[in-house]
Amino acid sequence: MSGILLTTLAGAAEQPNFLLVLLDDSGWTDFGCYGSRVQTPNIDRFVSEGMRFTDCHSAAPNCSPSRAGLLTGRTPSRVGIYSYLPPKHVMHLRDEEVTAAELLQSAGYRTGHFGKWHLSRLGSDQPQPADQGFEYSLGTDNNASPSHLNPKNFVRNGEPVGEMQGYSCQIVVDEAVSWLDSIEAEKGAEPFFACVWFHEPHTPIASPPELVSKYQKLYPELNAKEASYFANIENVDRAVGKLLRAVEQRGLAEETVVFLTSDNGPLNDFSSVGLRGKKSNVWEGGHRVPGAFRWPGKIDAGSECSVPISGVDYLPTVCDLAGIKTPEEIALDGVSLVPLLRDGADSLRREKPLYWFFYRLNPSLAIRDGRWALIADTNDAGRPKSHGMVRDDMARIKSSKPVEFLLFDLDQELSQRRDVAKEHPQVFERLRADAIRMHRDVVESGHRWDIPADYGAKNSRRIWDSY
Ligand SMILES: [Ca+2]
Repeated sequence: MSGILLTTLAGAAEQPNFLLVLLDDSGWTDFGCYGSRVQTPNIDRFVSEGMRFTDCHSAAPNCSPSRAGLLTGRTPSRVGIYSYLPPKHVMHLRDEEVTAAELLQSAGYRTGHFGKWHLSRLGSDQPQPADQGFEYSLGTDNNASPSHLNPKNFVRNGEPVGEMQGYSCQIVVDEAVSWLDSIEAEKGAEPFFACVWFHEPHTPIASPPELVSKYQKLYPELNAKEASYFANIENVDRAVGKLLRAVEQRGLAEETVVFLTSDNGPLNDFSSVGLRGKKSNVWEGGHRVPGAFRWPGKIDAGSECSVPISGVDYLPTVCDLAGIKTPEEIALDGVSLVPLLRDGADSLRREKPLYWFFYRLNPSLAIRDGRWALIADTNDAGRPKSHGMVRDDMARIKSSKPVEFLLFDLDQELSQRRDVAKEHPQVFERLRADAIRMHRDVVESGHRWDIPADYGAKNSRRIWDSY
């Protein structure tokens, strides 16, 4: 980022700390307070102390684009993150993008990133966390490897650290807490922005054996994989508890805005009860995720909000709360959630609809307006695609157009099985026009990657399951 002028709004008093806690592939029914059988006392307590969102969405139904949306306030395809970042791929979060970390850092915040990164290859010449506004980082390119237990692939501030002992979620929280100590985080000190981005419960999973046996005993009908998944969620819950206690013990709870959510929908049926689709789908199951904000004394404890929100709203929200004016030359897709969090509003004014595009699967595009969800294919839906983006995909994305539209009324039916386009022709036409306009604008803006012709040439291609 260069040449961005920051204007601090007159009257912005003390700037709060921001803690962005992200799970990886956790569904909206994975926590006790969202109806899961997994015991998550720390997350349940956290949610009960703030505002729970029942219609919270990740910016994309998949890891890298979702994270790009969170950090930039822009829909991921607009910033050129069309899919996940496969190994050795040219796609990455470009240095030209302005992240929440950069805006906060320029306003005097201390900034740290802990856990899964997946926005560039660490240790390569692609932009690193330090280039995107994080003064300190301990992260991985993608998943913890070989699993969550004793991972070997963490990189600390650009240097590989080798094998680390313990479970990834505990390692990540311990590092974040040490960092809070190192910057002497306390009342009256410089504010901080910390991203704590867990690897759990993304595969390959490893969970403490005592928790796995606990769930095998509690629910004998679970298979070993399911019991390990339940244990994995409880292990993250323990880590979240440790992190929140560290904030509370430093007397910072009331000065810290915590947002806890997931980067995309799950792969398990029991993690997205009532929703159609899973991770990578533009159906609700791909991107409707748990989400809660806590700011004691400022956001009502035990409150609930059913207004649809998205990861792209995070940057405008933190800027609003910190009194930072977002640069006017940047086309944001999200809006500030402050009217919901602080003012008790029951709706948000959006100039652009919430929008999801994930090219690999069919359908590949969704927009949302209030109770209405419009779903569409793009015009090469019948063409087999590979898991990682290949050269040919780039031109196809640039010229893609939405086709085969379906309309769903989520107030009537969350499971998206009954197309109501014929019953609501005016709504259908309005959303159809919005989808065509929004998609054209986004794909015209998105960076055109020069993917080498031999990248992924040997990968198998298929039409992906669409549920
Ligand atoms: Ca993910």
